[in-house]
Amino acid sequence: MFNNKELFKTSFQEQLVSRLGKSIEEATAGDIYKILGSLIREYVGRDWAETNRAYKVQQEKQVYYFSMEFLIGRLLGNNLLNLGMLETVREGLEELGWNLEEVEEQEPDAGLGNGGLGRLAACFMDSLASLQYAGHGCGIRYKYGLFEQKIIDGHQVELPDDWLQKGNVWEERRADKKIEVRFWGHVKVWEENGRTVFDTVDYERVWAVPYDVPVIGYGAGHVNTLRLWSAESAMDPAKMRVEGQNSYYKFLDYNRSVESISEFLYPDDSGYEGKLLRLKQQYFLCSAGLISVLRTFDKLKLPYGKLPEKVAIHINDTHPTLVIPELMRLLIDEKGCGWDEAWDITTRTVSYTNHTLLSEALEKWPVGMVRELLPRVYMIIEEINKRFCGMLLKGDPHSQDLVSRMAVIESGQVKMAHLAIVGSYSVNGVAGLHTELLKNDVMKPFYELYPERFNNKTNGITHRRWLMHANPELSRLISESIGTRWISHPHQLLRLERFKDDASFRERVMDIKRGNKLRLASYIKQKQGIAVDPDSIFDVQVKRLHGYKRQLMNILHVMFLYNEIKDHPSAERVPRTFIFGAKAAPGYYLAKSIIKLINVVADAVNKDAQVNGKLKVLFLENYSVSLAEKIIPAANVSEQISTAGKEASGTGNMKFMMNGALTIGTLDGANVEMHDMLGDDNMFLFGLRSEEVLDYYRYGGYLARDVYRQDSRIKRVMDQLVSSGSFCCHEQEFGLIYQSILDHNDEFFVLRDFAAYAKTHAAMERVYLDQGAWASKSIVNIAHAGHFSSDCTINRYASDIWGIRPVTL
Ligand code: 26Q
Repeated sequence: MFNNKELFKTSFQEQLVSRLGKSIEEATAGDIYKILGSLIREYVGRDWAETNRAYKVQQEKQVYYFSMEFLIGRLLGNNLLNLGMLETVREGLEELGWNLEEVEEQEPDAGLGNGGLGRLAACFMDSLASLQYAGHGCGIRYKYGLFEQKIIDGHQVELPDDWLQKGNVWEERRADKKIEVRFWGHVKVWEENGRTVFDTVDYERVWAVPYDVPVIGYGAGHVNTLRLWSAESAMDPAKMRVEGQNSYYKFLDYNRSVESISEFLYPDDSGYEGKLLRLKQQYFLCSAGLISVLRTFDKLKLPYGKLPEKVAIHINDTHPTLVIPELMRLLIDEKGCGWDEAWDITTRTVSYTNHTLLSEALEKWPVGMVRELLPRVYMIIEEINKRFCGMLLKGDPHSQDLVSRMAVIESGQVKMAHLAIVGSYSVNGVAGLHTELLKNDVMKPFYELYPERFNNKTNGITHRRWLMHANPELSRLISESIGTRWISHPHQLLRLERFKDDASFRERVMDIKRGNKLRLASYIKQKQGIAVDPDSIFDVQVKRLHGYKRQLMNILHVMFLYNEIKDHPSAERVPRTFIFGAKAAPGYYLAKSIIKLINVVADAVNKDAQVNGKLKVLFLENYSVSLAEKIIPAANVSEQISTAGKEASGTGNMKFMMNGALTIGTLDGANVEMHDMLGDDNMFLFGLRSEEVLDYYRYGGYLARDVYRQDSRIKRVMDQLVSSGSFCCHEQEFGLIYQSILDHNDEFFVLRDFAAYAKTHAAMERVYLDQGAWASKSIVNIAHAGHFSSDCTINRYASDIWGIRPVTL
């Protein structure tokens, strides 16, 4: 139907009439989206069932990727692309008087994630299905996604993201597969036939109802499942009467507490938010997900000892670490395994990815909270801890110090990273440098104990969304030049390198970039009423707002450039447009203050006629997956300027590279590997190395005030922060930023790296003047970006960690 335009048009119009009672002339864009989405959803139903049948019949090992976040964005365009129906549908709609892009805009973003970790999970889903692996996602169907950001008077204001308001055409509610999750209660222990039996009583029941979303693979008819759990009341109102007085209020309280479990995503991507509700969410995901996995496994009628051969459970950071004690609980209390057998099965089934080295982001839960909310699970964690510490002491009786550093429970807290390492067979970092720092610094004693568990899997991004869908003109040019094999073998993009000196190819690459810049410029004009020059350098930093990501260094440098232009008004300059996009955690005041600063500087710069034509600054509100798809293809320069050693990998860096932007960056995260491939000629590196940063932390020797005193450019911009001169509103507005640098000695080395940063920017600007040279570097970047396709990453997870092979249907 979708491969034949006429057939598509007919059935589309039929659906419009039968479902909405509307003709094509009467339909709104929202109607068109809804009908098209449901048509596709129904169309893939057969492949979906077929895929599940094949998995069952062939008894293939299944991977379940447990994640508190899946930042999938919109699905319509990508689903059409993966189904190979994009052009037919586009043309069909065109003939019916509708533009596909406009219809795509109707879809709300599924913003079920904060940033990199959530987006990585979404890219992995796409690669698993496209490479025909049996790999599924397991997450939470938050009623509200990450907050919607409005900028009001320069400040971030958070609004609820009511993404489900108009329904969700992609999901399938599976009430028949609901699962009971239990909280609170007391554990009763007794002996029965020589066995200790554990039974939890007086617990609270909650239904976990799965909503399944099809994950459509590219080209091959493979459809995996993203299963998102929603919490529902398990109390029967009919029984209320017998429970006596106040039962009505108890009922309402209970309902309210159940609803809150899957109500919203915690808007925090690093800070410690030790909230009971978050712990409830984590257990809800782990318990429902695991019980459902075991139900599927039970159909194979195999002994539990075979679980690791048929099931791999992967945990995306420590957020779903409770799968470890929960799997132990299910195996021991419900499936009759002994401790040793259960432990052997669990530690051969679970694998773990670490995404951060920041100590404040390592999860810890107060013992009391875990014990009360999850009494039986807590007992198991205690037992794991006891055995683990016992094992350490047995190896070395004098190692008490080491034991307390490595314990799972210590100082009244459960340390989730320790539990994740002890209870899994694989621990991976997300870029080479990050994994080395994990092994030799943060998790060193664990690496020494279990060297075989540690491995690196550098992150990746799906080239289907981030190149084919986001940048169709560039994709077309690539296919015209090197054929289409790169689509299934992204490494083949390397064949573009031979065009780097080809004048006409260079020109076409730059023309495509200009087209993308024009499109972004018109979006900006429409949203903010500001005209930007498509011939200026589009210099972009889009990512969550965090101290270590150093958006502050970027905006201070913009202030410096502004001062320069004002001081030397007649000097020739390459026009530049600085674009920012970032959400700050609502309780992270410093981050919010940096957002305000960017907006204040933007206002001052954009309304100053003297710099007009040379400098523009934009803060684009509500950065999200769909906005990223508009911004990234239009970027000339990608800002990846984190303090070395802090960014585990970064994935935005890869998206920009794939779209031909040149990076200005530090040797941090995956930038290191980008540099390995690109060399100094095709990337602009600057700043401290991670060893230098570590040395400063260890031995001191850095004084931000000295830099402030010695560098007049820095002194000037810092002073401008706190004086009501050119930028500032009132003197106190940016006091917090000023103090964080000068009173708290600049934790992220903003001033220390500033001079190198400014110098590298100047060098970059000079290269841009030679458009041929710039185009050549841009081509080299695109050519090497295939290495960062998540297909390559997933192939490595599949063979090194999960032990799975593609499944032929
Ligand atoms: C923890 C406790 C309580 C509430 C929230 C959290 C929390 C939530 C999200 C902690 C961390 C996160 C997300 C972290 C994250 O996105 N990390 C990024 O992961 C990317 C994928 O591996 C990397 O590329 C980035 O470098 C890393 O910052």
